[in-house]
Amino acid sequence: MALLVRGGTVVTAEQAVRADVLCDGGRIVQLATDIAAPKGCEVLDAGGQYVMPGGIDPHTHMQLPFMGTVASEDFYTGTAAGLAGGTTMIIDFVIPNPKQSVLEAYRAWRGWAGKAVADYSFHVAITWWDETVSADMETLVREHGVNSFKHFMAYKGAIMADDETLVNSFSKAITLGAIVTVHAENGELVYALQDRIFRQGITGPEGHPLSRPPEVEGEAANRAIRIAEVLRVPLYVVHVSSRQALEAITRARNEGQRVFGEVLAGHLLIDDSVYRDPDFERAAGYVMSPPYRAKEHQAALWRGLQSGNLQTTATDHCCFCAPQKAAGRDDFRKIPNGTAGIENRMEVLWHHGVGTGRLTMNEFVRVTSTNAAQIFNIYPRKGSVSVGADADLVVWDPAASKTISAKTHRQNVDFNIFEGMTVKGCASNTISAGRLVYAKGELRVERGAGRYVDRPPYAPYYDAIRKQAELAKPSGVERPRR
Ligand code: DUC
Ligand code: ZN
Ligand code: ZN
Repeated sequence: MALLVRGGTVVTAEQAVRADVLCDGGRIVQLATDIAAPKGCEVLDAGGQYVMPGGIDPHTHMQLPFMGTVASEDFYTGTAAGLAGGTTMIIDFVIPNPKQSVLEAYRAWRGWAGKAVADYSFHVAITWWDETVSADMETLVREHGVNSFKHFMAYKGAIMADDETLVNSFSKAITLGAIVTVHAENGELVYALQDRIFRQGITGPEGHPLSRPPEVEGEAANRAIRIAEVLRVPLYVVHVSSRQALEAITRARNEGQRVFGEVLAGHLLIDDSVYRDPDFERAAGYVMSPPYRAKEHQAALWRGLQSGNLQTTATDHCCFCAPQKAAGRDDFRKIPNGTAGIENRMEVLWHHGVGTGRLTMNEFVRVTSTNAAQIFNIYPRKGSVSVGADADLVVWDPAASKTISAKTHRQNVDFNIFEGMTVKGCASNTISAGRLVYAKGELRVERGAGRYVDRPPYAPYYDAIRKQAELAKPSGVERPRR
């Protein structure tokens, strides 16, 4: 059935304009003032509200097997919670165990995601290396719509990619036209610091940030950036949490390198004092990596977002309930790393971004959907309100307010990092593939309605990098061809 969103102001990355939006067959088919409702068409009154592209969360971990347990939020509950907050697409991660076939892991994740109620896609992590991994990367790009590969520079002894793996994987990605991404923390340093801090008798959650200081992130971000520079591959740094990592990205961008940075809503708004809470359950609820930082880093991250040196916002949505977190009651190293946020990302960013003047509405759209769609090559199908685009929309009520709480959220976890925060500006209605899936505070989702989104490789990054390298070549000197 067609759906007409009537009377709202359409806000995109470029403009804000009064227009109605007609959706049919899962797509936007007309965008104009005063569209007459076709016969039998459902009409949604968006008067006084903003109509924006549905959010894209480019960093989630639904039902992730991790640190001896499995994340409590699955693809059904997680994508549903996202819809309630205006997020209509996620990019999750396939994370093979070391030595596990990458394709086999990809197929497992595709199976788990079959119950999603919103669209989804996958970055694929490269956690080890041999020729089969190289071949699987090729198959994933050519046959399965994967255009991004993730590398964990931390989690030594588990999923950490060492420099050799980074170099091999980055080099392969270049041949495929894929983008590489990194979790930037020096895994050797984290391992050594964890051991040292634990032996000093610091066993509680307060040991977590001490073992992962900002310098550990800055070093890894800079290393990944320099490796990417030498190899000439575009790089996306996930969850930038520190001034040091941001400075490395900013420096490289100022030098003309294709480096992108993502920031989590949590890192923008929460500081490291949460780990010093004497209540284990509360402090452990915030344990994620990289950890929340001292306040000076939040100010830097907001500036990074405002200046465009950070382009996307995400959540790293990875939920563990109190009984799961309790595995680390006597040893902070065993607390499963992960926090939730998919339901709240857009509203906390609106309130603390648009509401404070740090972001314009257009910038809000850019950092919540458009930039992710462009970087991961699904624009304008996603991240835009335009004829032909997927009808994934959020109707945003700037006057609505709510107080966030684990008692009332839809996320399948017993803790909310934004507990007690009152926000003004919320999703009133969410539309996924042309269907009204969240309205009047209620979800109307259908298990399995989410679609897998193919992301083709994106040659323009590589063309630009190649041309820049040619221009930089000293005249008369032949560079070896790759
Ligand atoms: N960090 C987390 O906190 N959880 C999942 C993986 C990660 O990198
Ligand atoms: Zn990470
Ligand atoms: Zn993550």
